[in-house]
Amino acid sequence: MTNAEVARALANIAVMLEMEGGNPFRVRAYREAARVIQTQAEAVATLAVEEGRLESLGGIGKDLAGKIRDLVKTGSTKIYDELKAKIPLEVVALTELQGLGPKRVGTLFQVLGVKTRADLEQAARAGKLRDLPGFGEKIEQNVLKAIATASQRSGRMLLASAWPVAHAIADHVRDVRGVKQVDIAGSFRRRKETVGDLDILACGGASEAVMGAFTSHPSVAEVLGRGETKSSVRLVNGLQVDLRLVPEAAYGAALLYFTGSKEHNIELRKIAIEQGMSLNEYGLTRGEKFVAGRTEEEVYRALGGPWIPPELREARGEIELSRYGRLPRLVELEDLRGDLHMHTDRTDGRDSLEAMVRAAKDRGYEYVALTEHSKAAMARGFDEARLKSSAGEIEAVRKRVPGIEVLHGLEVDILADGALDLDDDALESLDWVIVSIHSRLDQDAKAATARVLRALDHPAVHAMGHPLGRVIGTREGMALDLDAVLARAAERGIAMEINSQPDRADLSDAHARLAREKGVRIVIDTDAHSAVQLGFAQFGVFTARRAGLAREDILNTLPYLNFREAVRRDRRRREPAVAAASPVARTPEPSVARRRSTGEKAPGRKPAASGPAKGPRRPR
Ligand code: DGT
Ligand code: CA
Ligand code: CA
Ligand code: ZN
Repeated sequence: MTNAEVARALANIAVMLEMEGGNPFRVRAYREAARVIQTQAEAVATLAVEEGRLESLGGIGKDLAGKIRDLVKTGSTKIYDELKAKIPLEVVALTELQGLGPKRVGTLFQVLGVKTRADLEQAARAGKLRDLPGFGEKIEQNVLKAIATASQRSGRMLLASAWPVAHAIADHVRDVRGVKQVDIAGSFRRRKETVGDLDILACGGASEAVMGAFTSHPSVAEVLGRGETKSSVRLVNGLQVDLRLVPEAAYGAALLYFTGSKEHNIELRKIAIEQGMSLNEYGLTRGEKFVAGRTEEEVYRALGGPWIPPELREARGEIELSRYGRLPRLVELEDLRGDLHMHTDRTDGRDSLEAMVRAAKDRGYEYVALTEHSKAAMARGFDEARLKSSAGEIEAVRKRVPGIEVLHGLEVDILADGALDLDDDALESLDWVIVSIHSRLDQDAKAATARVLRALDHPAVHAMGHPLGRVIGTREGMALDLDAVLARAAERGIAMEINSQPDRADLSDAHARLAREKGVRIVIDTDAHSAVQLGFAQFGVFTARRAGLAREDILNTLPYLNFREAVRRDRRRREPAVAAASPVARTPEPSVARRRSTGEKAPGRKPAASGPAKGPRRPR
């Protein structure tokens, strides 16, 4: 056992004794012994074997010395075993949370049976803490805050959450005199949906100035280490950031190495070795000779291929594709010509219809679809009558904001059995219909898959929103047979969404890749609930790029007329299947038949009274 491990055991004993209401002097003795061992320069294992050495340390008597010898020899000691039998170590770990001492944790364990952070969070949310002795409402709130902070520290952070501060720090370092280049490497540069930590690289500039600027940035909470070529900090949001200052001549090699992924690096290194070279963060070399390293491009070229976009560097076949010159030209944010999923203050969005349309126009979009929730999702969700009055609102905004095509859409709920939330006529009247699931996400794979397949068979449907229904860090997606769902979407010409909300990224990169392989068209949407959120499109594009998608794979990169044509064509594809499946559809009323065959919109209807206006609630 190392000094740290022995100290940890002694400290745990102190905590557990205190939880049991043990003698305060005894508690203090263990705590003090832990401190003494922790700060010894000499190894406790050495001290333990030399007679009298432990006992000579201040604060450690004969009794404690014996227990420390047990710990060193066997990893435990009698009293530790006895206490652990009564109190699990995970309960002890709860005392690391801000504001929770051994007494309170002891109470939580004994009275409520709280063992883990999850138990604790549940109990606090249920309001069970406030009435415990020594607690209160304030402490209950603080416990929830402490849990949130701790999970941020230990867990990963959403790319979008890390985005602003990462750029602020990189810009700050870039401003240092003499600095030539700064990049945020690692998973951040590969645009993974979450990042474990940030890996920033810089070249040029004096070490003192560069490291000084980095460690003194206002977002830094704690400097974990500071050196000539590498410093590490923890930010106030809990994220760890490493900065490496590397020589300019090897900047590309370092950038390549620290961008990763590790698996991509390993494959590249293999190729280097096959060609009699060696590759590491200092460069590509052949024997003593430096071959390449100033830029990434130079290194890739020397290895016999083109530069590979960071989003693809996950060892999923990208190196092979690059060898054959078959890397995709990845879609870019500027390729998007419209956003087809968003909400306004008519349901649970924050901004008005007009504000959203203007914001879309300001982003340079040619078209935009307004897709409120349907009635099953929330009290204010649209029913058939509200949809009719909405048509008038859309017509009005078209007049007020010229220069952008405004599609009347709806995000209609897929009910538990796969039926849609609104009747067929209502859905037929729309320009753009997204189907989504907001309830009963717990169905088993069979039921969930059947539910989605039935929804995709509805002829009015154009796209499926956030198909898996996952929320990163909160809930897993539905248990869906994605192969079957994607096959049906391909067959029916229904687009699958990459939802750009940073905590959704749904489809995920892997799922979007699968969708493309199956011939499914993808639409990148923001699901914006405010005008600012239209900016999330960037993150949806990142997901698409990680999936290896090109502009041609994305429906909303088409110019408006082509987009409409594609939507009509897909609709026509759906008609025969419906005619065969549904006896009612075989003899439709004339106006519907005409509408379907020409792809025209339904004639406008008189606005009706709006639905009940209850408080907004966002379904997740
Ligand atoms: P993260 O931080 O968990 O989101 O993921 P990354 O990819 O940023 O990983 P990180 O921060 O541990 O390391 C940054 C990069 O450094 C990583 O993508 C590749 C490179 N790297 C780190 N460790 C190794 C290693 O053992 N071998 C190789 N070849 N590369 C490594
Ligand atoms: Ca990292
Ligand atoms: Ca790292
Ligand atoms: Zn939505």
